[in-house]
Amino acid sequence: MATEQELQSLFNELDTDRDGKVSINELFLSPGLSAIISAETGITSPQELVLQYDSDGDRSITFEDLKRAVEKANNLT
Ligand SMILES: [Ca+2]
Ligand SMILES: [Ca+2]
Repeated sequence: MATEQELQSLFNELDTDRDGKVSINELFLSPGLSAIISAETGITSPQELVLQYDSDGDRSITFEDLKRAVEKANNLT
């Protein structure tokens, strides 16, 4: 379980190039953080997460996309 605030800081840490989006590559660059995302979303692979929740097709997820994934898994507190 995570709060929106915890998710936001996790998202910011994953967004290493600070473009406001988290790409598959950025997820692979931070395996420790990706593991937390997997636990919160129930989706084990970065590709799968981006495939399912990328709302505009640029192969990156926004914070809103991530939030939807965590909400769907009922892990947003
Ligand atoms: Ca980024
Ligand atoms: Ca996107």
